[in-house]
Amino acid sequence: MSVELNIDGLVGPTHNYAGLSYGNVASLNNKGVVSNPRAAALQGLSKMRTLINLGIPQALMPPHERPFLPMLKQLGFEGASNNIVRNAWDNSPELMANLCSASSMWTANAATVSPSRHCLDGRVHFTPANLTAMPHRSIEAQTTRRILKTIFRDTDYFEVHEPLPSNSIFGDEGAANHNVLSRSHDRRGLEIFVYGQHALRSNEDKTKFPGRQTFEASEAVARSHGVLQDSTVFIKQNPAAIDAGAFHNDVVGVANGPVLFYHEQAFVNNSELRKELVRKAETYDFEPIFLEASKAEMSLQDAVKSYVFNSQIVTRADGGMSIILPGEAEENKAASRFVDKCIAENNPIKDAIYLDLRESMQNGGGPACLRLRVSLTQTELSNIHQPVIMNNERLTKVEAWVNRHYRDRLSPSDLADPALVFETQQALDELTQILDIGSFYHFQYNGEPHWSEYS
Ligand code: SUG
Repeated sequence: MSVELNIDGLVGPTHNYAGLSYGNVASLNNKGVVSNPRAAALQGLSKMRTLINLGIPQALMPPHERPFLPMLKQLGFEGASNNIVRNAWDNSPELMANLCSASSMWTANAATVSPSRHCLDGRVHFTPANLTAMPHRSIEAQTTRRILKTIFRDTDYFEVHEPLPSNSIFGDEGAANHNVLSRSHDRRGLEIFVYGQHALRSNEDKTKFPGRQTFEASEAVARSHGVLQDSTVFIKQNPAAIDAGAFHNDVVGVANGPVLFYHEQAFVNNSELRKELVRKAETYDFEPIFLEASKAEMSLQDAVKSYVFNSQIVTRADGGMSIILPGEAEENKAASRFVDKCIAENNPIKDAIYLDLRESMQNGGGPACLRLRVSLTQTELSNIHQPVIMNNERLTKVEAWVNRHYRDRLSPSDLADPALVFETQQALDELTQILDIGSFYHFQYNGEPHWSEYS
């Protein structure tokens, strides 16, 4: 028996709206809005509780340290932390915003994960995403790798690769552009790698917004994971979807088991794609179930505004599926009508759960962005670092921690406040104890290698 573990990123204390992501409509529109880090973290934890109550295994990934002092030091800001923060802010508030983003919360971008049943060496493979397209996100890669090495430490079962080379040929955004389509979570099936552009071809249609994931990166990830040839499918995002604000493919489509829930304009050559998936699925003895919203019933703009496809479809213990959506999808007529239609039809999705994730949504991150899916056998699950696996009791502990340490308002100019650094460090120090991950952050181990780097 295999299970799908969802690893959600915990929102960090510096969650703010800095308008950093070109091509991400919500991020650009909300630039400068006052955020509520406490509410953001509690909304994320409440989603985790919903999953746990549905019987779905749930884990938590700790926030990265922000502001990222090691990089400010590398950039020549010296002295005590409060001086570094003041000088960096005086020098460039924009630079500080890049080094303060709590963007590691969107763990769909943490890594691409291939289940052991798809990999030639029979181990689960992870490639941390280099996130080169956005400077504020590119600084996540190495810390993500260390977190993954801490959680998935046992090399008998897990291989955590280095991120791909950090340049524009290999722009890699992780699992936000990757789906597994199969009869069920324990059966082999297809690994669908979706990319926004071929970096090495000059004759492609140019998009207004960046196609962040490159074909070259997707191909390199599939190759280094040793994904079975018959399982691998590469699909190009529709340029129209990118320009409508689908900076990651998970804004316009998601798969679970044999179900592909998506917008008609998500991919190029939609009908060809369906044929290819049907043909390749035959090898693994299943028929894909296409739940496709036509552009007549829902425009791309409604899809992006509502984030209806940025949902989590989960398989419950009784075999039925639930779909977990942002509240914005319920408010949007075209989106909620489509969800109702899918549930009324005879397909595996039986019910819809709408959640308030407004704080993350205002930066372009819905339910699916906040989680990394890791398909594991029971043996693999029992060999991961257990304290990161959440239950109701542990969640209550983390909620109390959030209530003790997080501010309930943060405006971009508050990033100049040196007190925020100390508050954050104190909070994260306590969190490493709750999660039993040792001295994980730079401010805790003073630049000496963390224990997970020795293994
Ligand atoms: O990379 N937003 C994130 C949202 C990521 C959503 N993830 C998935 N679709 N899987 C991004 O654009 C905005 C930060 C700011 O503007 O302050 C941000 O980074």
